[in-house]
Amino acid sequence: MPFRLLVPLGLLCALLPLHHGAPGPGGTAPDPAHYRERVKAMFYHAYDSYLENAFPYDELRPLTCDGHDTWGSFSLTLIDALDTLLILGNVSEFQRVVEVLQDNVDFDIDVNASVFETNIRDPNFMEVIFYQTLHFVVGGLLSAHLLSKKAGVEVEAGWPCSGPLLRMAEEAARKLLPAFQTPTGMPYGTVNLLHGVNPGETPVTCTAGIGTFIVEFATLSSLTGDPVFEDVARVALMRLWESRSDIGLVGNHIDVLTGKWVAQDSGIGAGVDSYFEYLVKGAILLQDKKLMAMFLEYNKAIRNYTRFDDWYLWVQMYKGTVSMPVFQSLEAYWPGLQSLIGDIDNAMRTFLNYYTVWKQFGGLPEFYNIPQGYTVEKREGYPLRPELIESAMYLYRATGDPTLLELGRDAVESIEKISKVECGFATIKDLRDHKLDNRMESFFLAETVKYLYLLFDPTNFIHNNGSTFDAVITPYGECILGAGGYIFNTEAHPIDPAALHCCQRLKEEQWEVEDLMREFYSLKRNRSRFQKKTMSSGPWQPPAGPGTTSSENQDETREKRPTKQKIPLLSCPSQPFTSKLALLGQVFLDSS
Ligand code: DMJ
Repeated sequence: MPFRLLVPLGLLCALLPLHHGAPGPGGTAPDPAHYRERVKAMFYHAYDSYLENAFPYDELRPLTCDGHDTWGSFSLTLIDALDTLLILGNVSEFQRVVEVLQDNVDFDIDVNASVFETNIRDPNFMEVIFYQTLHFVVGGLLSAHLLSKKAGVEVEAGWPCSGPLLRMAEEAARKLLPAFQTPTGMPYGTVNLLHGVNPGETPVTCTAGIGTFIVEFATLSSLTGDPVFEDVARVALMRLWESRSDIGLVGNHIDVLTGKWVAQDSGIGAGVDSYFEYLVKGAILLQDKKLMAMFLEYNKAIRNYTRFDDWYLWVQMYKGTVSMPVFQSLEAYWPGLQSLIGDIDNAMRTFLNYYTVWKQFGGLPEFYNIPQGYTVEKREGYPLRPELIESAMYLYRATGDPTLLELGRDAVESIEKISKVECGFATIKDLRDHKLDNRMESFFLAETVKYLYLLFDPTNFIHNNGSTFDAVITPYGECILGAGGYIFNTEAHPIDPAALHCCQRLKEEQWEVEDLMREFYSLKRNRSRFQKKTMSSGPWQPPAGPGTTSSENQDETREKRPTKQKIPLLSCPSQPFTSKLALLGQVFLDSS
């Protein structure tokens, strides 16, 4: 029976544990090189077993050393593992898998696939089983498409604006579009790949299943030139925003035909999580202030109503009263998301709370009752989820705090000790007795292992700060890729934000970039002139008038263009100067 309890606020605060159990100052920082090799070995133990025992099924069953399809039969684990191969440096296997997927994955099949998450839930909505398919297929194929050149794949002319993996991602995404044809514009949760939405399909979809498309769909629209994907994703986001309660919160499940909230528990976890994630990542990816403003408004309401001593509880979306003092493992992405908007202190405090739970069980139980300080009945499992490791990777990139490496070490040690079996790594059915389940979800190779590796590999290309980049000639002109600032989709598939400017270089953007170049070079010139001046005695003089080579003159020559609004760069405060600029596909090295 799911856990519901209305606890008087005062009592609640008294019950809450306060940061105890954080790693002691004496904890020796783990050796990144050693753990990098351990994580790489974990990946190949699971990956090789999947290829040997389960491919072309979606997932490996590690206890019976065979495979099964999880609602889609797209060799999901292979698609999900593809960009992890490149992050681990295995370009030859990346190239081989790209060929295999082109020959094996077919979306024209009579299958009901989940658009985002299909829930088999009981009336209390808490019994959910996730089957993530088409949405994550699109993300995995898009990321692999954009990484193809770096992986030495012979890309076709017109790349990154065309390519076999891009066409596959587009085909899969087009299969999702019928789901968005509802009166509200919010999508159904399931679609048949041949026939569209089945008659009688439930109109109830979870909030995350409506609000987790902008990253992939905006990227698709930018690369293919067809705005339909970004448009449907934006409409769905706007409808959710308009459906929020007067106290600024959203519920968990909504009827996409009537727009009425069916499940009104509000929190940052199951059924809602990636909606907030994509408001922030969409804002950074698209330089979209409105998306960031929506998130910041939600963030205020979440703080006011659901945060108690850096834990986050579930509350009733209209009343704000606590309905469930539970920490869900899925919620551990939140500190990482906070770091993306520069809210490091709050992020670290919540991270340390969650780390105490990891230390208590050697993993994060699906549900943890905060006042009781223990697991919730029937929710004691840990399906090797990535969220706390994901937050550690982001926070370590922002702070360099060794405590975050210690979480990485503890994760490697306990996953290897508890869930490693002959044919891979198995979901932990119960963290109290370490019973295992015959399942290895595809996100283990797509996310858990990837974030662990990136935590221990600070010089990985994914962490690039704009100091290196690749200049690519596209049909739309030159564009800069691989400079950094990658945006991870909710399944940890990295999207290069500069790629969104490669295929539709709008005139304004061209001007935008040239303005920045001019600003940058005049800054650089003045600084070097000043330095020379101070070196060679006497006060500094302003630059000489007409006839000099400076860029100012270029202005006179360019036809007068309408005054355009200067778009403040929405880069995260902790981003270095260069990667700010990288977001626009231009890179200006500033060694200052
Ligand atoms: C993954 O499918 C995705 O990370 C999703 O956003 C949340 N659930 C799992 C991982 O826990």
